[in-house]
Amino acid sequence: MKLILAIINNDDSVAVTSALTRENFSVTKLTTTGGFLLAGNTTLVVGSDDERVDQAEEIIKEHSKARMSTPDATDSLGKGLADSGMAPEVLVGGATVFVISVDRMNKY
Ligand code: 2BA
Repeated sequence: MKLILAIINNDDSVAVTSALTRENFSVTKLTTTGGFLLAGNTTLVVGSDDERVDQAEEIIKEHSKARMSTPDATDSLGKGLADSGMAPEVLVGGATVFVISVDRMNKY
C-alpha cells in the first residue's frame, strides 16, 4: 500500500477530489499553506493499493493546472514584498505529489 500526498491549487481541489472519489479512491482533504508564497493550497491524502497509484497520479495530473502566482499581499511578508515592488511571480503547480510506502493501514 502507498500513501499519496498531493499538494494542489485550491481552485483545482473540487475537480481533483471529485474525479478521485468517482474512481473509488478514498480522499482526505487538508487545508495547507505553502511555505514560499504563504498562500493557501490544498493537500490531498490518498491511501491506495500499489497497483492503483499510477491511476491516482494520472487523475491528479489531469485535473491540476499550473498558474503564475505572487506572495499573499495580506500576509506581512507578502505585503512587504508587494510594497517594495519586489514581489516575485512564480509558476505554481499543477501538483506536487509524494508517494510514500505504508507498512500497515488499520481501521478500528
Ligand atoms: P510554496 O512553498 O508557496 O511555493 C510556491 C511556488 O514558489 C513553487 O511552486 C515554486 O515555483 C516557488 N518556490 C518555492 N520555494 C522556492 C524557493 N525557495 N525559491 C524560489 N522559488 C520557490 P511549486 O514547486 O509548484 O510548489 C507548490 C507548493 O507545493 C508549494 O507552495 C509547497 O506548498 C508545496 N511543495 C512544493 N515542493 C515541496 C517540497 N519539496 N516539500 C514540501 N512541499 C512542497
